[in-house]
Amino acid sequence: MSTPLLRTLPEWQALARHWRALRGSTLKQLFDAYPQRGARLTAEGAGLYLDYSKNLVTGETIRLLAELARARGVFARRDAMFHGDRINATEKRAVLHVALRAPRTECILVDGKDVVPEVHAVLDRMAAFSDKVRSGEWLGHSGKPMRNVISIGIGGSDLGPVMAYEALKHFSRRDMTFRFVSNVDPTDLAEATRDLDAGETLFIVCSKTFTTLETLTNARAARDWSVQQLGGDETVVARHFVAVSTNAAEVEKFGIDTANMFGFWDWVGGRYSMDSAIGLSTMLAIGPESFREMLAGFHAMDEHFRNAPAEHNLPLLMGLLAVWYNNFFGAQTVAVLPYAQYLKRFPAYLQQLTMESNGKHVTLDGERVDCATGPIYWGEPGTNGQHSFYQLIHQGTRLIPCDCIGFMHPLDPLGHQHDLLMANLIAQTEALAFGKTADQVRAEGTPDWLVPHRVCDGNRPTNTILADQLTPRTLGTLVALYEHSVFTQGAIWNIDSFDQWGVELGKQLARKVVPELQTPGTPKLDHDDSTNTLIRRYRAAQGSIQ
Ligand code: G6Q
Repeated sequence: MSTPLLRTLPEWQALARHWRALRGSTLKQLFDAYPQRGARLTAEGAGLYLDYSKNLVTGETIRLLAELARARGVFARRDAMFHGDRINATEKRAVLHVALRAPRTECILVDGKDVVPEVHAVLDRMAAFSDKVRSGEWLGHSGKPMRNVISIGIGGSDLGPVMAYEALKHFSRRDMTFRFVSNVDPTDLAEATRDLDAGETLFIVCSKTFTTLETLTNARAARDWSVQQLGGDETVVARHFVAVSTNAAEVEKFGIDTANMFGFWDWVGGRYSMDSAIGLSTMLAIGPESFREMLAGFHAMDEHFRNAPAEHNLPLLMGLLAVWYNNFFGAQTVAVLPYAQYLKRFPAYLQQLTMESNGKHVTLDGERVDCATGPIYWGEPGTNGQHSFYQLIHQGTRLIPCDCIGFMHPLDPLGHQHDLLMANLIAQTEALAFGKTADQVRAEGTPDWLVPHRVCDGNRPTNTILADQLTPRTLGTLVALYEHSVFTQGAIWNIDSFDQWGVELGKQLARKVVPELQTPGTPKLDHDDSTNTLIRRYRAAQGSIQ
């Protein structure tokens, strides 16, 4: 029996009625009506504090949203995920990134087999390898220790490692260089290698399938570079290349000994893989112990998501609030604003996590959805964003809910700068919520004609997420917070948050055009006129005969 469409549910209709009654209220009125809401509409878990009081909600909204989650089977679906059921229906796969951070003592069965020992066996191999590289015991072809690590991968095999490296730079080996190559644009690899000694450079080729065009092309080019720089001998590959993949046969075909391969499993989605062996560069940078702390942070949030009651459950609340704005207020985007420069790649990472997961147009039953699904996530660190796009959030015509992320203690204390940073975060949430009225503007002596331009309406909702400090553990909890928020949203919309058929299409498309750019002579082109013209124009620029 197929699941009813969302808008037909009585719980949905109750929310729609509630929204109609609430939509005229301002945040000022909501705070006046319930002065303690700043302390009450908050939740804490796994070391994170969420203040959701500056949202256009009341306690009743949260109760109704939790009812919707119950009616939609979000909790049963969550339990099915943790249980190893094949909830990725279109690919018939379990979704078990939570197993990647399960303690050794746990047992999680996939097809009757406990996967936890395998997870820890890979982690132990990664740790042994990392220790060898970090201590200088692992020597390259010319007998030198590795000082440079270049991780080659794309999408889910790149965004997590880049983000984690940047986020945890404070904890990384400063005497080693870490770089990431993803784009098939030759510039990416050229820039990453141009000033490095190949004799001290280790490549990690990260690809779940080991068939991805960009990654395999870059890996071949990197292999040529190493071989050429180190005397033309193919045996360099054994000392300078390791692979992270689920596809041992393709790794071997590439020429990497499977003894130098770190595996993972089809139940880890690319965008959920930064805590698998795909995170080898992270472990090399911060060391095995800190990597395990990061895993412990992920696990703490997993446990919170699994056990905390709905009204106190951070990822559930954030997911439900995202649904609330997306579907009732018609908000098309969510801004993520980390007040931490180390998190500069966090919004880019979240873009894949959220938009690849919930950018879907049919339900699990293959029916068209009856309401909007995944919002667009975007953002930049504060305070930088305050000097550019915040203008549109404050005074534009769109409603853009924001997640502001801040830390109690800086990693790099410098005078009182951290206070200034946090003062900005707090002040922005206040300004977004309460704005500036015409009376306030006038009281500042503003001439009448200028008043409307300076008025800020307020009512711009924010979540404030606070943690003690940006440690490996905190990063794990933050990522898991968003993973489970995405899960919650997808479960409400009854979509498959774990497939990516649009991305697969993109992987196939270029394969047809590549030979049309390269074949000598005049290839027969059967695309639309625009595509044919672009291909001919490119060929002409290469000096090809038309
Ligand atoms: C992630 C996506 C996608 C994938 C890349 C790389 O969820 O499926 O971003 O990670 O296309 O794929 P490979 O790891 O197989 O090279």
